Amino acid sequence: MNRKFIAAAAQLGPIGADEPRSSAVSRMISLLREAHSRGAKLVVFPELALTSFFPRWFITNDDELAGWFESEMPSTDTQLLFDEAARLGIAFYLGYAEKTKDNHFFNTSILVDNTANIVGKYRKIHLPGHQENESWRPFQHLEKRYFEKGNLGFPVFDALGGKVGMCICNDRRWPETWRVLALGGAELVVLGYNTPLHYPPAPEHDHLQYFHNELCVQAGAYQNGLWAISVAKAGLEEGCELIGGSMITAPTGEVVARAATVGDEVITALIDLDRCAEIRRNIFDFAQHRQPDDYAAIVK
Ligand code: CDV
Repeated sequence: MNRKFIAAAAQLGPIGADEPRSSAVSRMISLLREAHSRGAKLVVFPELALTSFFPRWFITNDDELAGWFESEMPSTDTQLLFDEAARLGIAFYLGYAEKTKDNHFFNTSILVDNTANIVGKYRKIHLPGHQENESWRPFQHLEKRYFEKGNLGFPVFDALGGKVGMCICNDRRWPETWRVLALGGAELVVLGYNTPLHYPPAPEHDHLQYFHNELCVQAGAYQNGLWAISVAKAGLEEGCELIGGSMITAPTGEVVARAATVGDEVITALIDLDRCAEIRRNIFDFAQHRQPDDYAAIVK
């Protein structure tokens, strides 16, 4: 298969608390069509892309909480997205809140091939935030309450003529995420995020939110010689400002496409998976230069 293809980041603007999934899906279908008109073979959507970012609320009613989760994928609403992507011959990454048949709850992403088959699943490992209601905060971040830590590790999948890994939002800040995916062979890492501009525990860093996003993704791509597509849910969502800054980043760490808005927006770039070798055969040739015997402290 061709290892050179056009890929798209499909950034979403805010999704209201009462906005039905059917509306979010129809917005995603519009972005899918725009990406297709630009020749895209892969479209990456954000983390928890079907609903408002519900971990910002302390929810005590179990039925209400369950209402934010998907118990099947595709569901009746998302089937339309799967159908349209297959019709257009596009693969995609989608983040959603997963409720399993045996009642486990994960912050999940899937990789769907260009015939609408789910070929990969990842469950978020680095869950940020806290477990209890903290009333001093202007909004909560209760991922540690609502989700279990992912139990699938950092798998890498054969797709798009190469090896594709996934992670979700906070995972991108951890060098271990990128390195483990790279050691698994990933040539492209796709990820979605919901990152508030205001970080209540350290507001003095609010002005650095875009910088830290770019710093982590560019470093992850460069230090592992892989492509990265990082995609925001952005804008003023239910009183909480989320950063935009969706990007497509080359294995050299260079940003080759970047969103300019905090709304629904498609950006595209030509991905050549063979360009990973520019880094992997040189400065980050793991076989020649990596010194794992001296890294034991990392896993202690
Ligand atoms: N959804 C997230 O994982 N958000 C975190 C915030 C809370 C720091 C992030 O890393 O962007």
